[in-house]
Parts: sequence; C-alpha cells; structure tokens
Amino acid sequence: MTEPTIVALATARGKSAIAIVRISGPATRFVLETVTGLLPQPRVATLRQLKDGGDVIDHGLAIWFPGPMSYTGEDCAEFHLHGGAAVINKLLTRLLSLDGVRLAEAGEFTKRAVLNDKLDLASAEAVSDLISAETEVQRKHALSQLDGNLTRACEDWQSRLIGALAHIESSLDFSDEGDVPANIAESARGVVQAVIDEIDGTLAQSNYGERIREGFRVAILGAPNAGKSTLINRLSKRDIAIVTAIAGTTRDSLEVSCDIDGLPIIFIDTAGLRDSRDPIEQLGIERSKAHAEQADLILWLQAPGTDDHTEVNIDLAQKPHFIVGTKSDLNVPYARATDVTISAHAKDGIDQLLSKISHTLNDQVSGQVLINRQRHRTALEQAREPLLRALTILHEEELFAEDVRLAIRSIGRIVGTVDIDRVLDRIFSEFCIGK
Ligand SMILES: Nc1nc2c(ncn2[C@@H]2O[C@H](COP(=O)(O)OP(=O)(O)OP(=O)(O)O)[C@@H](O)[C@H]2O)c(=O)[nH]1
Ligand SMILES: [Mg+2]
Repeated sequence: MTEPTIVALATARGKSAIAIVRISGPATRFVLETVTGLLPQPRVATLRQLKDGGDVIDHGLAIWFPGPMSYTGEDCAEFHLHGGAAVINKLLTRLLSLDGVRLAEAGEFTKRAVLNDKLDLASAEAVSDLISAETEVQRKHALSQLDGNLTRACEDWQSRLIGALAHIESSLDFSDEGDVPANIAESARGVVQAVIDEIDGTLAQSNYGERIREGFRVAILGAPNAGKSTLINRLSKRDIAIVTAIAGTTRDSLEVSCDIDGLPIIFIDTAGLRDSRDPIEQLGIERSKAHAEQADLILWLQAPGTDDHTEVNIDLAQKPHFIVGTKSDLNVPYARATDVTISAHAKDGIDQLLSKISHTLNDQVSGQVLINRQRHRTALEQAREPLLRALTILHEEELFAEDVRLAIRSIGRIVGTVDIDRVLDRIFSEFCIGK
C-alpha cells in the first residue's frame, strides 16, 4: 500500500498577506499537474494559476521539491497563495478531493522526515521547540539542538564506547589466558570513565535545559499585604491580580509568563502566608507552600515596618531566594535585612530586581546545555548505570561488553536509533498540524 499524500496549511490561520499550503507524498506530482497545469521546475518558485477544473482559485507560487531532496524525503510541494480564509479553504478542498490525498496530522511532515532519515529524533524535537520558542534563550537553545549539538554528543559517546568495546574484544583474540591485558583494560576504563563524567556534566545541566523549554518558576511569597499582587501586575504590565489594602486579598495563585533578558520566566503570585482560620484562605496558603517547593527561585516580599507572620514559615534556606523590601516609597525601615528594595508604585528598583533574577538563574548553568527533556535525562541516566557497573568488571569481558552495549543503546534512544516507534508518536503529538 502506498503512503497517503498529506496536505496542510503550514502558516497560521487568520487574515495574512501570504499563506503556505504544503503537500508531501507520492501523489504530489499528480496534484501539482492537476492544480497548476504544468509541473514547475524543481525548487524554482513559479507563478501559476491555481485551478479547480476551469475555475481559478488564486494566482500563487508553486514550488516542486522532488524527493529525496525535500524536507520529508518524499515528493513535496508548496503553494504560496493569498492568506484569506476563502482562498485557503477552496484550495484545501480541491487538494483533498484528489485521489490519495488527506489532511496531515500534527507533526506528520516532520515524522516522515525522521522515518526517511532526514532528521534524527533530537533534531525533530528541536524543530518543535523552535516553533514554540518565545524568548531569545529558547530560540538559541532550540537552534543549537537543530544544528545537531545533542546528536553529535550522543554519537561521540557511542563511538568512543564502541571503540572501547572493540578494543577489549579484539585483545582477547591475542591473549593466551583469555584475560584482558592490563593496559587495554586500563584504556577501556579511561574511556568509560570519561564518558560517565561527560554524561554527569550534561545531567547536571538538565534542569536548566528543561526550564529553558518550560520556563523558570519564580514564586512571589510573603505575608498578606506585602505587595505581591501589586508586583506581579507591575511585572506583567497588566492588572491581572486584585490588589486591595485588605490583608488576605489573594486566595488562589496566579501565573504570568514573562521574557526577562531572553529567559522564559513564570512569575507566580500567591496567597499571603499567615495563620488563618478561613478555610478558603487556608487552601490558598497550602498552594503557596506547594509553589515555594517547586520554585526555582523565591522572592520573599517584606513590607516596611511590619514583621513577618512567622507562624507560617517557609524554609527559605532550602531554596535560592531574595528578600525583597517593598513599598520603598514609604521610606520606612524594614524589620529584616533586604537583598533589594522596590516600590511597585514608584516603579523603583524593578529593573534591579529583574537583573538579579536573570543573573541568578543564568548562574545555575556552566558550560553547554545539551538536554532539555525528561526523555533525554532518563536515557542518559539509563546509560550511566551500566557504565558505572562496567567499570567494576573490566576483566570479565562478556559482562563488560553487555553493560557497555546497554549504555550505547540507551544513548541511542535520544537520537532515535532504538525504540523508535514507541517514542515517535509521543514526540509528534506535541507538534502543530502542517509541520
Ligand atoms: N506605598 C505603596 N503601597 C503599595 C506598594 N505596593 C503595594 N502597595 C499597597 O499595599 C497593599 C497590599 O498590596 P497587595 O499587592 O494587594 O499585597 P499582597 O501581598 O498581594 O496581599 P495579599 O494578597 O493579601 O497577600 C495595597 O493597598 C497596595 O496598594 C508600593 O510600592 N508602595
Ligand atoms: Mg495579593
């Protein structure tokens, strides 16, 4: 059975100057000939009338990408047409009426690229990240993965481990006792240890990588009336949280995503911490504590003059945190030492606070961040374990070889050289239709 030919609008819906409709699969050539008359020259944008029988749908560009030199590896084409709903719908309806053509599922173009060895899995994930990137750091990170930095690191680890394996195995052929000579064992140990160290370094950065994708969580905590909601309104430049002079105004937590110096940051406004008998407020306070636990950074807001309600305490020492003195416009001293002071009303100190936040989060990383998904982390952890074991059994050639092979396979999962079918669907469900 031949693969169905898939078609999708590759640009966002809505009124726009240009829309791009993409098509991939064995019927592409027939579709192009049917809709544009003559097959355009490969990879040359060609102005054509796009037709539905005798009816002209639009004037647009048609580009023909014969496989395998195409995004998916199959025959592909693009139609660049005017970006109005009626034009797009008419062309899509026309294309879908042709034999063997159906609408693409989310991520299906990229899935086909992977299946046709045009992209490895890590690079395919990077395509999805690049499309979702909203900040500069996210863009850079996704592009570095698309450029193959993670793939190259995995291939390098794999090839060094395969080298160590081959070395140990071949040495046995020349040894009388069936023992691995000491110098060979030592060099294999060196390789395995070096790979473990590099994997450890990569794992240490994994939290940062995942946060780059998902956003760093910065929880705004403090006693009621400390000025938490006023601060989140100032940061988001919107009136999203209710502010009143009544202590205990905020009950539910509220999240806002911001781009701070290119870092994606999720600020969380929380219910003020105090010993309350109000059951709704109590629930809110429980949520505040949960946010404190999950946060990458805590901003503890301290209003001037007052002491904290110490009866509900958060162990700040466990987490990176700043004590932020609020309402500095009042010129009243604080009951405890502050790291930074702000006035959300007078817009004082906000820039200093933001630059402190971005410095602190950036300081969490040293060296290159390679991995950014739980999937990558699990694979590396699963590679690390047999490698550690292999170090202890260097002289038992078969066991050593088995463990090193296990590690090579686990690393391969990141780029998709094993277990490919199982992970494919999960990865591509994150994509949008038309990519
Ligand atoms: N003078 C001054 N007043 C402020 C400032 N920021 C907040 N306030 C006032 O402090 C009071 C409490 O502000 P909120 O932002 O509601 O405080 P909160 O920490 O969210 O309080 P809860 O939701 O009750 O926990 C309001 O009357 C604000 O107008 C500031 O920078 N200067
Ligand atoms: Mg509030």
